[in-house]
Amino acid sequence: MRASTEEQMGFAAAMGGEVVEAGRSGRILLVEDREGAAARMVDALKADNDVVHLTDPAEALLGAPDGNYDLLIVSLNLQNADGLRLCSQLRSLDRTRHLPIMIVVEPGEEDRLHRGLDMGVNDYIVRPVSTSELLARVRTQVKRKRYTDFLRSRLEQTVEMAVLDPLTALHNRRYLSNHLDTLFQESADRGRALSVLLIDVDHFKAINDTHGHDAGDDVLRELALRLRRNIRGIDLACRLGGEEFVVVMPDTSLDSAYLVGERLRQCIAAAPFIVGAHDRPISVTASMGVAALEYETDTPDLIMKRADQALYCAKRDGRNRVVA
Ligand code: GH3
Ligand code: MG
Ligand code: MG
Ligand code: MG
Repeated sequence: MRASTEEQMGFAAAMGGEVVEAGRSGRILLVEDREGAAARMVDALKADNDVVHLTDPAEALLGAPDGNYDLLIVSLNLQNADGLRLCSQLRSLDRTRHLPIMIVVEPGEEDRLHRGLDMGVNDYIVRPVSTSELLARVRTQVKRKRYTDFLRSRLEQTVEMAVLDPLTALHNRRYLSNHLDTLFQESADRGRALSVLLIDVDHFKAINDTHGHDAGDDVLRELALRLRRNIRGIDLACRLGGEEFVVVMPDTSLDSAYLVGERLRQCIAAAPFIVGAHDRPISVTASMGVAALEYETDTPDLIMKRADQALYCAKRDGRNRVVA
């Protein structure tokens, strides 16, 4: 597949109008130990690219991972080393396998050229190297590398978005259901504690009705911030939906989880929420239910159910409280 600029623009438009910067210059690593040939190639390339020239393949193996290169150009006929072997090493290293490789070959060495292409080399050029052909091939490879980088970062974003709640950037319910079993099993296997804190904002409907839905959203964002500040890095905080949140706390007993809940409850109730354009502070309280891994036949479902019952009691007993 050739990634033309049109394809990039089309793809960018499909993804919401972002245009990929094709980039005129690439960062290129040239491995060539013939002085004359290397000098000619560097000269031709350096007008448009940053070029690093090495003569030693071992240095290339060490240097390539750190260089953030767009293209590796490798002479197949190094005097003191095997260029094909270098390509194969570059292809097998995790840190370099995604980098495009172009090989420089002698006319008539089809066998080695084919072996290079077989191992995933991206392009080749035959000696004597024509400057204009070299530049054209390099431009194509660099452009394609940028496009691949763009696709990769988009994919990472997409994967991230699938497990994050867009409003609060906390993990979402889907992520929780995928990970609760694992967290639970790890704790059960090691005989360690595990607690769950279920949080529900009090009279949130009234906040929406009084201050508007946008202010309600701001309250949820601010609450997520306060939540984050009161838990550890290993705790898993999720927005279950609406104004309901959950924190899963490994290595935490019911008593400790209750204290976390109480600290969080106070941190919400003590300081009114100043949100968005609404300069009128909004008083917010939340009710919480705590449950912990208790016995051998316990399950994540049962723990969540007990936390839910505790939360129900907190609501029933007057709200703005934690029940364990
Ligand atoms: P309680 O104290 O019993 O929990 O009362 P409540 O009003 O908080 O509970 P209820 O479940 O009746 O209302 C929750 C409200 O949350 C209703 C719904 O419109 C609102 N809501 C759900 N999702 C969102 C959201 O993403 N943004 C905003 N602003 N409101 C939301
Ligand atoms: Mg609710
Ligand atoms: Mg409700
Ligand atoms: Mg509520």
